[in-house]
Amino acid sequence: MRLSRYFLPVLKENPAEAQIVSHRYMLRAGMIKQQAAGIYSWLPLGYRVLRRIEEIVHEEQQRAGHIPLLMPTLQPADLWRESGRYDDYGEEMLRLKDRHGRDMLYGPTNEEMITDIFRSHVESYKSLPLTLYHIQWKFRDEIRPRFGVMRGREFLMKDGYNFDIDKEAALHAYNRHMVSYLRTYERMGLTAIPMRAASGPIGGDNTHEFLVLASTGESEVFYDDRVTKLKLGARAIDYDDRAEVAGVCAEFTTLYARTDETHDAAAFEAVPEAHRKVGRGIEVGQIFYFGTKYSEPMGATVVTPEGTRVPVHMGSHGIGVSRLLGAIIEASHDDRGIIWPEGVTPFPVGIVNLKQGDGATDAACEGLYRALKARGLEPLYDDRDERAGAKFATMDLIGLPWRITVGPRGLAAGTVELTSRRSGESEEMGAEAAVARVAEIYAGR
Ligand code: 5CA
Repeated sequence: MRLSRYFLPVLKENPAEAQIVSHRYMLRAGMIKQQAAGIYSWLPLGYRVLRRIEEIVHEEQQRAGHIPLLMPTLQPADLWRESGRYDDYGEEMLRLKDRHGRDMLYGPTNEEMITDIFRSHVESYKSLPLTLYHIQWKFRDEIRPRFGVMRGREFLMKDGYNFDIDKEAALHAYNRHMVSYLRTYERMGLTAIPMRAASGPIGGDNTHEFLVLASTGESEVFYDDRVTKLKLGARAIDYDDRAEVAGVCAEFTTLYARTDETHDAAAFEAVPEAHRKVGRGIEVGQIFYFGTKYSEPMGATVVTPEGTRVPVHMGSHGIGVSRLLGAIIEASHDDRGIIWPEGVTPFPVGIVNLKQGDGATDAACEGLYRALKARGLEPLYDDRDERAGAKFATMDLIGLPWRITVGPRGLAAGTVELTSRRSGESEEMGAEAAVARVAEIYAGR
């Protein structure tokens, strides 16, 4: 992408309405535009990151054996009357009527609808286990939308739903989700700690939230800081192996880590003082097991091998896809701008031309541009007729993890400069070597 032809409406001034750094940088870097309280347009740069996050979520869900589908945003109220939640949900639910006077709603979540799909098509235990998920916009008429995409009214969520024959099988699905989430967040450069939580309007009593530590987080968290050192890494996991998956969950949930909702002061006292930490966290996901809470009232049953009919055991599992952009920026920035982890960056590398219009410099940049593209590494090439300082400031603000700087002086010595946004360190090398290095950094991502 050539910056001269892109749409990147960066702001010079700090927007007054933004209270936290991620909101400020998302506005300044031209990633989002507010259209109403808690409702945003995703401008091209923000949209690229959103899509990248979605891709990672899809890959990790499908690796765990979960199946994507797509349900609508608008739902008939009658489904929610069956579960009893239409009246319970309160003012957070956006209710509307169609031209025939039928009650409709903009889905805040999809337990009812997925249960309806299941009961319409599944008859036998032989179709189980089954986990279906989608990534779709939700609407919750939050009383206090704030912090940009962090607490929106319209927001993008991955929500998955498991259907199992009994509690044991459903708890395996719960564990599978926990492990797949750990991998998902790690690929985004985040440490998200599973913490025992309270279930709220979704229901059930087995639930964990995933929290990214950040001083601007909305939840108060109490934890043993050794939990922040745990890493899943690239280890191979057989998602069908119940014992193996449960073992990984035990590894990540044994040390004390709770939100204020479930905090137990006595148990916390048992954590060695040097490791006892109180902080704040951003909730980037939550998983629930709620048994037959929806399947029973809605008649989602299967025939067992013995020929009897039983309601299926279910759970639901959410990731705050749009919120993740805010969480990643809160966790990874400096006073000049965003620092994207390689896994989610909108462009893998930027090219800065220090002397636009100089034949040799332009030609070298064009060569780099083509070579990177040929390797599937779409660069953002700053080919504007701007001062070097302005080009660096834009690159720093939008946070691409790597930058290649090309100028007449370096070219005379046969080199370009490769700079890490995170460390600030630069290295001079030939253009081909720079392309090879960038390709190596992104190999397998
Ligand atoms: N049905 C279940 C799981 S699929 C559910 O709705 N869970 S939830 O309420 O915990 O939401 C899942 C995730 O969506 C949360 O962990 C959070 O990361 C994100 N989320 C919830 N509300 C908002 C909001 N107002 N703005 C942005 N993200 C949100």
